[in-house]
Formats: sequence, C-alpha cells, structure tokens
Amino acid sequence: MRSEIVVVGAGGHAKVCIELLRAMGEKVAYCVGAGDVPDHCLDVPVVNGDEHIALLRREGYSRLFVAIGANGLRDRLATLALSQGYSLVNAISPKAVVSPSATLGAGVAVMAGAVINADAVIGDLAIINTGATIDHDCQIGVAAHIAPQCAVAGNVVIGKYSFLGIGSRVIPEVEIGERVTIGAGGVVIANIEAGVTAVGVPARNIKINRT
Ligand code: JB3
Repeated sequence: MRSEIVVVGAGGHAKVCIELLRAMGEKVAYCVGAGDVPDHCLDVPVVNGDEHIALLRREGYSRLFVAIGANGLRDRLATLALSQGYSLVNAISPKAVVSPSATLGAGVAVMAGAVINADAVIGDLAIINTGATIDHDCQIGVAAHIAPQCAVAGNVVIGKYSFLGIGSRVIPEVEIGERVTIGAGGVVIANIEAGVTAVGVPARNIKINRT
C-alpha cells in the first residue's frame, strides 16, 4: 500500500491544499483533474479524468484529498473515491489554531491563520479558508465553504454546501440553512433559510434557489 496522497482537482485550490499537505509532512503523488488541465499542478503530475481515481487505487494508493472549491462537486467526487476504498485525509495548516475540543470530519481543509474554537464541529469536506474564524460551539455542515477572513461567532449553525463569501460576518446563535450563499462582506444578523442567496450589511435575501 502506498502512503502518498492522491489529490482530486488541479486548480488554484489544489495548489493551496498540496502545500498544506506538504506542511504536514505528507507527499502528494498525483492530481486528478478534468477537462483542459495542465501537465502539473505546482510540481505534482496531473492525470486527466475521473477514471484515474480507480486506476490509482488499483496501483495501491488509498489516501485521497478532494481539493475542488465547488461544494457539490467536492462531495460527489469524495463519495466516488470512498466507494472505491479510499480514505479521506484532512489538510490542516500548522499555522491554523484548532481547539483540542473541536471535532473535525474527514476531507476537511483548514488554511493558515484560521481559528476554530472550543467545541466547534466541522463537517466532512468543509473548507475553513485563510484567516477565517469559527467560534465556540459552531456547527459547520458537510462540504460548506467558509471563505477567507470570514468571522463566525459562537453557536452558529451553517448547513451543508453553504458558502460564506470572503469577509462575511455572522453574529452569535444564527442558523444558516443548506446551500445558502452569503455574498462577500455580508453581515448575517438573522436566520437564513435553505437555498437563499443573501448580500449586504445586514445581509438581505436576493434569491431563493429551491433545488
Ligand atoms: O477563494 C479561494 C481562496 N479559493 C477558491 C477555491 C476555494 O475554489 C479559488 O479561487 C477558486 O474559486 C476555486 O478553486 P478550484 O476549485 O481549484 O477552481 P479552479 O482553479 O477553477 O480549478 C477547478 C479544478 O477542478 C480544475 O483542476 C479541474 O480540472 C477540476 N475539476 C473540475 N471538474 C474536476 C472536475 N476534476 C475532476 N477530477 N473531476 C471533475 O469532474
């Protein structure tokens, strides 16, 4: 069995995650991209097409990280990899601060400067991006993405696949549903229903996507 990691994705997010994994002492063997991909992502060779996830598994790779920013696609590709017998690793910057009482799922990315405080629960495949803060007792859903410099106060619940745009703020105790998008710099001061896009200060609904 090979210990090197297969990274799914070969774009900007993959570059950041490869460097996180290396900072943890890991080695990345291949990136698996799709479409018009370059030969290399940083200096990691890129193979093109999801059939390579199964091919690499047969070659003995068993540890994988999905480094794709699109939340639904990240979850779909992780499910595919798990069905083929991979385990999902985490990519946690040594320059992040993660409370010993926080709980992290599998396939989670936590970038440099992020802070995750006491008793927070971070769902599988979530991204806590550069400099974002997740305060005590928060629950961050599966494959959610908290973009750089967001601040999420205590006891906030954020649903599956939701995206907080760069620099968003959320006051304590708020519940944000699944598949919500908060526009860059938005300030959330009340609960937000599933599927809503909200922008501004305070954040106001501009669209509801019911699918
Ligand atoms: O905002 C920040 C700091 N980072 C963003 C990140 C979270 O999300 C970043 O700025 C981008 O907005 C985005 O990064 P990502 O996902 O790397 O996007 P992009 O650079 O467009 O690369 C997408 C990658 O996904 C490419 O390498 C594609 O080949 C790959 N891809 C797309 N569809 C796929 C598939 N790869 C596989 N294996 N299968 C697919 O179906």
